[in-house]
Amino acid sequence: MSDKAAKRARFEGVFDKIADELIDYLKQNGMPEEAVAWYKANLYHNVPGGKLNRGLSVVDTLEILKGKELTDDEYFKAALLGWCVELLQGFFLVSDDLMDASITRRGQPCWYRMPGVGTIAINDSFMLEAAIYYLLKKHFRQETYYIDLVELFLETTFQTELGQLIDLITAPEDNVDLSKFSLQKHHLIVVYKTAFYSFYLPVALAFRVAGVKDEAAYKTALDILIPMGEYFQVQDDYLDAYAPPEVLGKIGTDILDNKCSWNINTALKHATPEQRKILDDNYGKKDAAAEARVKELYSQAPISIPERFEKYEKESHDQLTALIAKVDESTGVRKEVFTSFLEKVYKRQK
Ligand code: GPP
Ligand code: MG
Ligand code: MG
Ligand code: MG
Repeated sequence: MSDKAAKRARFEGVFDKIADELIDYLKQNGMPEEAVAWYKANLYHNVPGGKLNRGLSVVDTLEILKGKELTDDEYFKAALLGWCVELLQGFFLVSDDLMDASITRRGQPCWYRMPGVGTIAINDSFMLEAAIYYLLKKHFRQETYYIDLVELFLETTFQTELGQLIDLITAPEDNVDLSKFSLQKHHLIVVYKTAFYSFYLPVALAFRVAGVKDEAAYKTALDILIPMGEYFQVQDDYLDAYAPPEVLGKIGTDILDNKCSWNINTALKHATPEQRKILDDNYGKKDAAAEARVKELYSQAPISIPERFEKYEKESHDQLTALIAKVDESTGVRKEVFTSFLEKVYKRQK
């Protein structure tokens, strides 16, 4: 087993224990067998099974900061927080898939599309979120940094919901108006809907456990991880149109959903007047032929999305590497925290 696979396996091993604790809570509260089974299915369908970059980054960051192998207790604490980030992600994805009318996720039907689930998925998403605070209280209540962890989860949740709000209202289903899109608007959407919870949160949690108190350290983390999160969401937007669904695990919906994505904004910037007309006529239509027409145009010169994405990816990597090189390690931060996170996502195919 490779080092990476072993790390993942150890982390995955903690999930069963966490799920058991949550399921026991329902049993202790006298919930009927049916409810216990439902919650178990919710947890197992929606929490493990992803790439686990966010969760693993809590563990990796703590290891790097400590500079030596973690004790069993330190490992468990970091892994538990990692799974709390994955629970937050599960909460967001279950509800996002309903809002985006998505079909598949991680190679399976989206939870709301499972037999008998439907809009119960809304409550199920809340129950994934509630699990975070149950686990934090159970395992961290006695730590001086307990409230810092709670605040980090609450604040990044609010930021993500702000991002989701602007993502949704910039993509009205009944009024396609491409003149309302811009790369600036896209920047704001992706920083809020993705970067805070996917990149800053895992690292800031590990900082708290490691006892990092210097506010400058958190500022440094934000300055690097927010642009890294933006890069990650641009990849997500690109892959939405270009990755084979069997590799990506999900079927892209951004064109059908009238989303203010990196692809459409880049296309609008470079389209000829004739191409622009085709985009206006076909974008955001609930129609597979119109979607195919947009996709076809994306790859045509001078729009050339694949070439422009490749260039963007290289430039982002250079920019992030330069930011990391400037990090002042005297505040308790280590450059490796950021290079390790960047390596997880650079040139990803899913
Ligand atoms: C990614 O958007 C952002 C999220 C999943 C955050 C959702 C936030 C909520 C408050 C629900 P996306 O729709 O592009 O993701 P995907 O491509 O995975 O559906
Ligand atoms: Mg979505
Ligand atoms: Mg979405
Ligand atoms: Mg997407």
